[in-house]
This record gives sequence, C-alpha cells and structure tokens, in this order.
Amino acid sequence: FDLPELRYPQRLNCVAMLLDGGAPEQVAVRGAQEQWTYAQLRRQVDRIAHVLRGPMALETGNRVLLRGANSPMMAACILAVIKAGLIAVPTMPLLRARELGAIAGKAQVNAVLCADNLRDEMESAEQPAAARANTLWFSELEALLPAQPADFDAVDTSADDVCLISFTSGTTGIPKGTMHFHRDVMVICDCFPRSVLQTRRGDIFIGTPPLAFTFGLGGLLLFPLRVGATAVLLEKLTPETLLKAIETHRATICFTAPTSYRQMAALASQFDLSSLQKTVSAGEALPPATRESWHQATGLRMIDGIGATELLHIFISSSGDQARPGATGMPVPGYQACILDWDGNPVGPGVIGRLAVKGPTGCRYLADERQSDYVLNGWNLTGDAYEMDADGYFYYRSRTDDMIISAGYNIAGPEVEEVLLRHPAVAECGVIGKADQERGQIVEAHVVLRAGYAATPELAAQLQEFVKQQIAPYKYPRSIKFLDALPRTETGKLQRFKLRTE
Ligand code: 3UK
Repeated sequence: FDLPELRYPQRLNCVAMLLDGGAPEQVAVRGAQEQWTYAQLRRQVDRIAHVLRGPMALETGNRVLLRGANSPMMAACILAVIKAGLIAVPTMPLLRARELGAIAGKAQVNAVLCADNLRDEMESAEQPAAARANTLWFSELEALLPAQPADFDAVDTSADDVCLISFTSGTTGIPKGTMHFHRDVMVICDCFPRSVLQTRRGDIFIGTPPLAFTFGLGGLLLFPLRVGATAVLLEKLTPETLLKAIETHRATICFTAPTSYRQMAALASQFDLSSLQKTVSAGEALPPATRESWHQATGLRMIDGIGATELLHIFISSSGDQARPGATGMPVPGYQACILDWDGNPVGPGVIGRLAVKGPTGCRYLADERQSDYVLNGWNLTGDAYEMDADGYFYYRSRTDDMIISAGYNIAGPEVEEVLLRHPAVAECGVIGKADQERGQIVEAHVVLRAGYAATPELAAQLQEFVKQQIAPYKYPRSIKFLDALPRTETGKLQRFKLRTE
C-alpha cells in the first residue's frame, strides 16, 4: 500500500491540508441560502476552532459530538473540530435519544455541537455530564463567531492521531465506533476520487448521504475540498428535489443510493441534467436493472462502489470502459481484495465466499470485541458474500448472514430482487428467507408496486411465474407480500431484519 501518492508528512492535520486546496475566491460550499468561498470557509472554520479551544476550553484529543443535517455550517463544524486537534463524532440526523445516548456514552464525548432543529432529541439523550454542560446549539455558536479572530493555526497533530470516530449505521446490535486517523482522511481523498472518479477543480458535487455517514463525508465534503472544487450541501433531498438541485446548481458529480437512482430514473426526463458527468451509487448493491434504467434515462454509466464505515470509504469500484455489468468492480488502486471460505482459506474464481479487503485504511473499533470478527490476519471481513471472476472483477451476492438456505439450496436474495425489479409492476422489493418447517427457509418477496397496479393474488402469481422463467425455479418466491414502502435506514439500506419480523 506504499503508493507514492499516499505518503504524507508525519506531522499532519488533514483539515489544514484540505483547506489549502482551493483558490481563495472559488466557491467551496453552497447551501440552501448561503455560499462560501474557500477564503470564507477557512475563516468560518477558524472562528469555530477558536470557540472550541477558547470559551469551550476543549483540549487536544477531546471528543465532540456533532449533529446537524447537511449544510455549510455542519461542514464547518466538522472541519473546525479536526483543525482544533479534537476528535469529531458525527451523528445521523434521524437518530433518536436512545441511540444518541449510546454513542455519547461509548465515545465518552466531552462536548456537543448541535443544530437547533435537532435539539429536543439531543436534550433527552443520556450523556456524560461534562458534555451536557459543554453543549452549544448552532445559533449560540454563531452568536459567538463575530468576536473570534479569523485566523487559527491548525493544532499540530500526528498523521496517526485519531481525528474521527464514525459510528456504523448498526442494523443489529449496539452501534460500533470506528476510529480513523488524519492520514486515513487524506488516503480516501487520494484513492477512489483520483483513480476512479477523476475529480477536477471545476467539479460541483451534490448528493444525499448525510455528512455523518462516511459515504457523504467523503463524497460531499472531503473529496471536493481535496481538489479545490465546490460542494453543494442540502438537507432533506427527495429524488425530485435532488434532480431539481442538480439542474439549478449545474452539478457534475452525484452521490446517492441505488433506491434513489431508481426513483430518479423515472423522473429524469423532466429535468435538464446535461451538467452531470459522474454518478456514484453505494450503500447497497446496484441491481443491473437499475444501472440500465439510469443509463436509458440519462445516458450516464453508473459508477458502483462498495465502501464501509470500517474502511472509511469505497475500496472496490470501476468506471467507464472498465465497468462490467453485474460487477461492483475491481479493488481501487491501493487496496487488495480476495474471497475466503468459512475456514479463512482463499477460494478461486467462480466460488462464492467471504469478501476480504486489505489496504491503506482498515477497521479499528473503539473498544469492541467484534474487532476480531472483522479483522482476520490483517484482512478486513466486511460481512459480504462475493464472487470473483477470472479477470479479478468482484460480484456482490448478498450479506453473508442474509444468504437464504431453502431445502438445501443457497439462494442470494438480491438475485431474486434483480429479476423482480425488471417486472413493470415492481417499484421496489426486498427478498428474505422466512422460517419454514419443511424447507428450513422459504424465499419471501416484499414488493412495493408502481402506481396503477393493484395488490392481487393474480399479480402475485404472475410475479412468481416471471421469476421462474428467468432463473432456476427453486429460487422463486413462494411467499409474496405487498407493502406501501420498504423499511430503510437513513443511508438507503434495506432493513431486512424488519422484513423478517413482519
Ligand atoms: C454494503 C454495498 C453492495 C455492504 C459506505 C460507501 O455503505 C457504506 O458503509 P456502511 O458501513 O455499510 C457497509 C456495507 O454496505 N454496501 C455498501 N456499498 C455497496 N453492497 N454494493 C455496494 N456498492 O454490505 C458493506 O459491507 O454503512 C459506502 C462509502 C462509505 C461507506 N461507509
């Protein structure tokens, strides 16, 4: 992993390095109302850093819980915390008091910066007394800024000091905190965006993932800053308002999840998307049917990429002529990947096994015994079942614990979903294994219909027949349930465990 472009000085503050990227007069961040040039963003960050070290009296290595929807102010707070030598602990806007309390306790936070509109949930969360006493709502913070000096010397941190604790979205169990160094932040800026995305100074980045999710933190803030480009940070984007915002801001690069691209494809013709050059899909598997409908609607070839909070960002991806239908791609330069069987031995092409990844970033849980489940002999086990082909392309099959075993057959739910999504009546679907006396599990599809279709037994039978026509008949969903919407996380991931208990 000793790529020359991934060597950084031993003394490194990543935010100091990132904020040096842009021309002072170039727009760095744009929000719903405001837009700040690089010079203005730097001043804002520096003033917030002064508040953190002055009135808030925080010391190097202290941890600051951050909370707010995507906006220039939220971005400036994250950057200021890191520039001031503190550790950022960003939290997803939709988290409730119970989850926030678990995070505040686990990370032993010393202070809180929180947007005013998320105040209630924060106040009802259990938290260390010191943090409760050292909390500023954004309006209070903003009131303190004019009195602060506009220049702050970045705290002299080491390349391997922790600067970020990012919590996993945690569909099951207590959320896990993953620790990342200043160097890791630079590494992700110099891997995927350079080799796969080929970002440029003139790019305008837009998308939905929260800055509290490393997909969003990288794609919507760190990557644009690294090349001196512009980040558009908007909250509460729906497929429709995102399309509108792409048109208005003339965005060139978009980051969002597959489900959002599916809905955008259906509406794309109503907008001028001629500025768009690259669209990145991550968070969950991109079904070929979604890739195709997006291409038909926009002429763009989707860039699929798998990332993980543990590895900070995307480590397998491909773009342009390198992309292969059905494959996530190849390891991003700097990373290595292979497929292991259940005993930890590598398997060859064409065999499904556990995805293992090694590279310049990796999993470091904050005091969690699950560390040894994720890292084995230096390989990160992401919990995904993958297959590799003879040319080294990696194909997603399912989460390892989501493989359906029915009457002795191994069935990957996403393969059945991919077929169902090609039926004109199906807008969204999730396929799970449902406990069954006779077969152990049966394949069950949860289907959201497109407008104009009625949930009838006849349609269910048609869908079953449709699947049987296209893949091995034993994979067809013996049970079909119609729903109004699928349960999803804030990061766009299907919550399969909720489908299992319905
Ligand atoms: C799944 C994918 C198939 C996969 C993330 C980009 O999703 C991110 O991080 P999380 O920690 O989840 C990791 C897990 O999500 N997944 C993500 N992308 C894909 N599965 N194809 C994909 N393209 O199960 C993985 O193990 O929430 C994504 C950048 C940063 C991230 N943190």
